[in-house]
Amino acid sequence: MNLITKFLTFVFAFALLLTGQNLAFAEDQYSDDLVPKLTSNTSAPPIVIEEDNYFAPYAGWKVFDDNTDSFASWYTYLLPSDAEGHFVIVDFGAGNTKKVQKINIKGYHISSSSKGSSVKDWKFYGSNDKTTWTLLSNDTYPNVVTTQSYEFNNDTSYRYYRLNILNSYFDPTGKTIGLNELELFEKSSTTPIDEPVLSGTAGNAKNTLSWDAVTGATGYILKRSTTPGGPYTTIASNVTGTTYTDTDVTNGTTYYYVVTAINDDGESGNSNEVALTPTDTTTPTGNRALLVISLTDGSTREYDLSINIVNDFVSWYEGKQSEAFVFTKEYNIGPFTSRQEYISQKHILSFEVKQYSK
Ligand SMILES: [Ca+2]
Ligand SMILES: [Ca+2]
Repeated sequence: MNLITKFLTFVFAFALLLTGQNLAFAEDQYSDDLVPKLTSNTSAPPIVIEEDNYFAPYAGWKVFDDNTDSFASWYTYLLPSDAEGHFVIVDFGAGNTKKVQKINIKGYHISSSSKGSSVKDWKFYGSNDKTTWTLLSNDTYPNVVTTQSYEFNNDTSYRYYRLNILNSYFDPTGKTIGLNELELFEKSSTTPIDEPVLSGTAGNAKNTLSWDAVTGATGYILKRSTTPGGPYTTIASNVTGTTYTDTDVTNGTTYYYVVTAINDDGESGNSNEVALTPTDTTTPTGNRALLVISLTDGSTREYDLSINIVNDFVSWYEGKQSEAFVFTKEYNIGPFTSRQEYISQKHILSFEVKQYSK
């Protein structure tokens, strides 16, 4: 007898619910430029109410003219009065305050011969009385032509903002300074989004994930790890449905999944984590098999069956069509004309198929 033994092991996937996760907020989003395009030093706020110096026609309001031509710049030529250099002030008007937390700066490159006049070191202040100024940010603008963004923390809304330019690349003493554009931004209010609730099923060479739709979600991001708790790698972004089948898996390896919801403002926190282990459930191909079933009461039952009946049993077990499976015994019938055994699915702990050919 050529005995072929093959084991079938079913590993049941389980979902581990991690509770207590907080809502996550989106990455920072910002308003449009708070200063509208200026065509003059207008009397209506927001206006450039003050600048300490300029060389006509390079007036200070030209840092708000949305024009990045070389001549559409603020250009000063005198030595600054003190270490604070030259400045421009924006006034948003009485009763109109802004919580600026980001500025864009574009330096000055009028020509190759004078581009060294571009802003270098700067300071940015906020005030509500134009007397007491709070330093919000300071940095060094690189000697480039591109717009540079600077983000900073600011918990106070101010009516006045002031940019001081301390020096330029042209002259360390800051004799001449050019600035083309200045843009002010505040953070947009963001809508937090709930994290989804994830569940999943392990299959043969695949894991199937599904989750509840989250109100306001425009899509979902599925992530996985091979260690519990992450770190997770994104395996599918911008999923618009609420299911995903991961076929890039190896049988016997446990994968840990989380999903997040996204909306226009960003991404939710991670869902609960689901652990899934895909398993080879390939049906045996021999013509007979010993089926050994371990029951929850600790006992085992052994059946010598045709492979067709074993297949029926596996299908019944996977499909869960009915509560019990009926084995018709062809041996040890004794005085009876037939003998049948009923196995209830809920009492099966595991089973083993030992396949052989006669
Ligand atoms: Ca502008
Ligand atoms: Ca400009």
